[in-house]
Amino acid sequence: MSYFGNVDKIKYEGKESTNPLAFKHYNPDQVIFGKTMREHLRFAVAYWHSYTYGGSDPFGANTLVRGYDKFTGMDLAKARVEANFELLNILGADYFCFHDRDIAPEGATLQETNKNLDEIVALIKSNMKTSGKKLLWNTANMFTNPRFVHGAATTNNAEVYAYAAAQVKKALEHGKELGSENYVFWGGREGYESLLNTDMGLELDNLARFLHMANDYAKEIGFDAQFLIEPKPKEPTKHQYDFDAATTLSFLQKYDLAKTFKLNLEANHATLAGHTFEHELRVARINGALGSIDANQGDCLLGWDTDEFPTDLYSTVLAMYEILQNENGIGRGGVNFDAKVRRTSVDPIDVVYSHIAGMDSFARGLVVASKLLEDRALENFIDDRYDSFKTGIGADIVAGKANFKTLEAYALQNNPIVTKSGRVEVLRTVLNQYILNA
Ligand code: XLS
Ligand code: NI
Ligand code: NI
Repeated sequence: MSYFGNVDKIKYEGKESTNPLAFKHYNPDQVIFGKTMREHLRFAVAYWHSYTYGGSDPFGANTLVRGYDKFTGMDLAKARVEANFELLNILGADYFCFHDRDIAPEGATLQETNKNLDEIVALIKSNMKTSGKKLLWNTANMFTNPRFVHGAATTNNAEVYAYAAAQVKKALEHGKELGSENYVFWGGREGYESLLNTDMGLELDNLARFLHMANDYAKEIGFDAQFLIEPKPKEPTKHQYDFDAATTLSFLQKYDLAKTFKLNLEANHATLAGHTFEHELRVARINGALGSIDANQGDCLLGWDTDEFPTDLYSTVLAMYEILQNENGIGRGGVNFDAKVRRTSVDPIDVVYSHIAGMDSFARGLVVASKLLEDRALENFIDDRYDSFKTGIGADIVAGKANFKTLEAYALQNNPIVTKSGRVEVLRTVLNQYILNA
């Protein structure tokens, strides 16, 4: 059975190709800075958007037409596994990601739910074995079921907290079973609606306790995935605790979790927080916490998480510019397309087209960013901009030799202060030239 219309494996045809079923920029074996594009980018397909999502929005029902729509329950779950491995194969993507509830239906009890999951995990495992495809990360969906209406690890209800722990325990076991490289925590309901009914201190303490317990259990069972937290400022809750990279890092530091966790940063979450994607990546990178990315883009005219496939080259270039400068690049992380087709793109083939669009945009981003770095197109200017910290009083400041008295004595010499231009417009033109010509 084919769910994507018996499409052949997508090939690289180069910039001039007009074939919609070909890569124009993603050439998996092309070597950049000693690594292939495939190794740099580690593309992953997100189960929830590509197979589980049906095209509904708050005003309308599902629109997307899929070959597995005729199934329900476990049959549907099994068909989606087949669809997943077919799509990964068509795209030549090595990884996929899922929430527990994406892959198997919930049963009437936790026991039944776990049994369903075990069965699908076994099926996924055998497909991974034959295909060589890998799990970039798994996670637990603790936001869809009504039991999580007040939160999971930040709930007011200890029964729910225990349930959430049981769910993550199982997800960690499945992560180990499938050799997942990372494990993600995205706090879909970890936040609050109103302070009038909220004990924020207790909720955050409990969240930290939860994360410590998760880490302890992963160690206990020998699951050595990189743990990641995915920040998002709002939606579904009004105030999400993991607002952005900086907020999340300060939480991790306060609760002694900074050594255990890195961040999984998503482009659209950055824009919802009022940041650019590259800002979030920079904050994580300079703190040694850039772990993985959820590749998508928002719509600047809309105020919610539209999760569109990334096609904005400015964003992909500047994202790859951060990743290339990260220690070991994307490392154990990857580029996960946390992105969905528009609900008007109703055909299964649109899922293929949209991934090609995203993969090509990131591949182009990688090439342009590598050229920028190779030529030190921005670095030479930045070096020069901070020149004053290389000699004299500036060097003293950086070396930790200055104090307020020595700085005052220096200032009292009344040396002329010469302000240099920041040349932002020139640098933007340079960036344009690289995007057009690199
Ligand atoms: C939602 C998040 C979610 C996480 C995984 O906005 O992006 O999909 O990536 O739970
Ligand atoms: Ni995400
Ligand atoms: Ni998102």
